[in-house]
Amino acid sequence: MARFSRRKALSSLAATVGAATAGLAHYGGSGTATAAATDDMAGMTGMDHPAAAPAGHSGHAGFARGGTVDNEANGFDPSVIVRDFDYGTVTKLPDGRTQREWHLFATDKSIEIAPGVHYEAWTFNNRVPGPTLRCTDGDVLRIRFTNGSAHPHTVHFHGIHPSEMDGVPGLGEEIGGGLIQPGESFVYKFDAGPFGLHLYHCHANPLAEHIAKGLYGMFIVDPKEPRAEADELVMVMNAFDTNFDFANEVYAVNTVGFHYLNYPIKVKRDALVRIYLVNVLEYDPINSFHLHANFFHYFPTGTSLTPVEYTDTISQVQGQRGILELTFPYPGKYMFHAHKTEFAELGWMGFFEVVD
Ligand SMILES: [Cu+2]
Repeated sequence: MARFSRRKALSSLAATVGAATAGLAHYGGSGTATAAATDDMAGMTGMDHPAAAPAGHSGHAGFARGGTVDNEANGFDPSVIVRDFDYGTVTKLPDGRTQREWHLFATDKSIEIAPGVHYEAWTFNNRVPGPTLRCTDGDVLRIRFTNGSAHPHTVHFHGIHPSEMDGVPGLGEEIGGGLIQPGESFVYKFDAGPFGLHLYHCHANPLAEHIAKGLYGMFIVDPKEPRAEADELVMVMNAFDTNFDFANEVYAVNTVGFHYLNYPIKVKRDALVRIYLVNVLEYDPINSFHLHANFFHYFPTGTSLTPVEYTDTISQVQGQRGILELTFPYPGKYMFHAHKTEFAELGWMGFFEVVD
């Protein structure tokens, strides 16, 4: 029995039902990732599957029928994550420096990534993406990691730090680091730097699987002289391989496909908006961000205060990230999405809603 391939499905369906219907039609209603994995190509035509949208319907089946993701059951809401920054527990050290402490714990948890589509995720702190850790250049950082998952994991931070704090299997094992077994803990200790937008993720093997399952988060190091006051937004571009064929079926910003299409991100007219954008996409070589009817200044990795580009589209490979700054001069709704339109139609699109 042929296994469902998103790419095969899209290419075979494009001529008959249109890519937008092909994408999530299958996932509407009561279908789950487990169910998806057992479907063959015949079940994926989007026309004879019981969960499929009616032929000719141009929207996204699950949403068109009023289906929504149960944020409460998930324990997180992309509309909250988008402005949720975790500054840790702050202590002033005798030498005047600021110490920040966090507790990251890994769990195995089922999450709903599109209406009716449940995914057996591995999480940091019961959410995907994990908490957005935020500090200032030069801070003393202590991150206690407890592995409450059934699998060994690590936390690998991007930034500058000693080898034994790198969260890689085989490095730092002599002090209890390296690969952290279920039930074990380890404290990563290093100083924050350089300033910019970074990320953290599990680095256990097989690496692609450990990242794809959801073990990643954003790590912001603010410059000592803070950036200008702004409405700041967290956007982690991710996706999910729901049938374990090493290709993604659902794409998103902050995990839930189409979330910001249904719940637009409200911003104020003429106010400075700063987007922290990270691509953690596994299995696809590249991701992108495109904004409609506006342009933004782009600061790659956020390590310089001078933008390098004024544009409406940027691309990022996995692990690449950058800061976008812009204002919206007109009220109304403005779409943002991957300009790899295949991803957009599988969940990676949303709206800003500009209000006075
Ligand atoms: Cu892992």
